[in-house]
Amino acid sequence: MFDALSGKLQKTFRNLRGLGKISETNVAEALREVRMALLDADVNFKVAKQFIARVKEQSLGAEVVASIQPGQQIVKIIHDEMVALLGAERSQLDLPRGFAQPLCLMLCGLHGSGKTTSSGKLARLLAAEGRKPLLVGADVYRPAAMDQLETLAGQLDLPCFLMRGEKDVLKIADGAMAQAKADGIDVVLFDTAGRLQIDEPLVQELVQLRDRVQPREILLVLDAATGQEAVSVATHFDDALGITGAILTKLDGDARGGAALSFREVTGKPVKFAGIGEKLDDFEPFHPDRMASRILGMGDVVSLVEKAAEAVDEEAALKLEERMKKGQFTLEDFLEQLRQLKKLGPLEGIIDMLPGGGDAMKGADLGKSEKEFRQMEAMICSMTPQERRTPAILNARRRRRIAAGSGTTVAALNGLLKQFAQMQKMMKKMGKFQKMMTKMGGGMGAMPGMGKLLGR
Ligand SMILES: Nc1nc2c(ncn2[C@@H]2O[C@H](COP(=O)(O)OP(=O)(O)O)[C@@H](O)[C@H]2O)c(=O)[nH]1
Ligand SMILES: [Mg+2]
Repeated sequence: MFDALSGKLQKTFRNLRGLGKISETNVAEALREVRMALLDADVNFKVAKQFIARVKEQSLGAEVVASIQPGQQIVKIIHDEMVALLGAERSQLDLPRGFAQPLCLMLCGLHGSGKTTSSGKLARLLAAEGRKPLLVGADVYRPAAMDQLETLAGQLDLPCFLMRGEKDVLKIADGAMAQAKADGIDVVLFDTAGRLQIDEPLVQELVQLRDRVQPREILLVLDAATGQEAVSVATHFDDALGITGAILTKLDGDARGGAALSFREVTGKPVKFAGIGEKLDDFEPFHPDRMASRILGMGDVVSLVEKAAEAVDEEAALKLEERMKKGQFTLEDFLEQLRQLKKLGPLEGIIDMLPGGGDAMKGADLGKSEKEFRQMEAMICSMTPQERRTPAILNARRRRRIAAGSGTTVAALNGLLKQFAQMQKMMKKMGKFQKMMTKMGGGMGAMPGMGKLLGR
């Protein structure tokens, strides 16, 4: 996500952090680099300029200049300003429960921005929260759009309202609302038509639909790859319709960040969701603080912990924590952890969320690390349960057997055992970190190889 921008900012930050003292020249130079990075990422130039002005004003404040780590302080200011730029707080949908009437939500945007896909993704999310959504095909120009929506609804096992052949969106709206009332639906999502470029007939149609169904939410679906052109699209739609927020799509691609960083500042409206892939569950609420941390390479530890919490069996994690505390952590537990780590998905995705992650990734050979992890797993699997619990009994003969059995070498096995012994020692010491590490997918921070990956 935003790799180029992230890389450039992190380089600037490394230089800044290294400075023991800070002068106006240092600050100006660093901020010039930040500004260039933002412009290269296709951030709107006014947005970039105002952003830099805000950071500069604070960076030259007396406390910063006189502090022990001025560079670090400036990095923090940039981080906080970026959070503010992205909208400060997570913005929820305004869809209160318990209304007698179904509430409406309109998705609008240009062709191919991801309206239909996002309608499905959003309906899925709402259904998971216990709502009863209805998907409505209001794109009357492309018959394929209705088929697409119907397919999505089918995959989600959610109802879908279509009137094939009907060209009047108002008739579709009336029909959909009647059905929603009859079926006890509480949220009606309208997937509307798009254009290659916004034009008057489209705007008129959307305005009519809006006036008919009185949506509580009008979300603009924005392709994150459109860069600062997104600014004019957003302004147009907002002026015409009064949007309530945006869904940024295709953040998984090679989006440079311009749209994400400019939208809020230009429209004053929040980004509410992010599309991060083609699948229906590749969709998440937009968290400005987490996004800023990812962009700045500070890692999205919160998302990572959440992801880990989904993958990790809570009870197993608690037991493991107990064992760690008592210094009873064995190779068997270690094997369990390796497997938990695998459940989190490819290493690349995990590393990206760790502080300094994107950065460390460049130097690290992830393929090699994954191979090492597989090797470790194979070696532990080749041990008897007794050997796993008491590695002290591993004499030369046993080691040769394990190496042969796992298709590795005695040297590799010795390396693993040495690392493991160090890890055990460290665990006993690090009492207060145990809890956190257990939650983070079973102590992967303590895992051999991980430190190396992070360039520590
Ligand atoms: N990689 C990726 N592709 C997406 C995302 N959202 C939508 N797409 C793809 O973008 C294309 C256009 O999406 P669609 O929903 O049909 O756009 P619409 O014309 O606005 O309705 C489809 O191929 C989608 O699979 C996303 O978040 N990530
Ligand atoms: Mg569509």
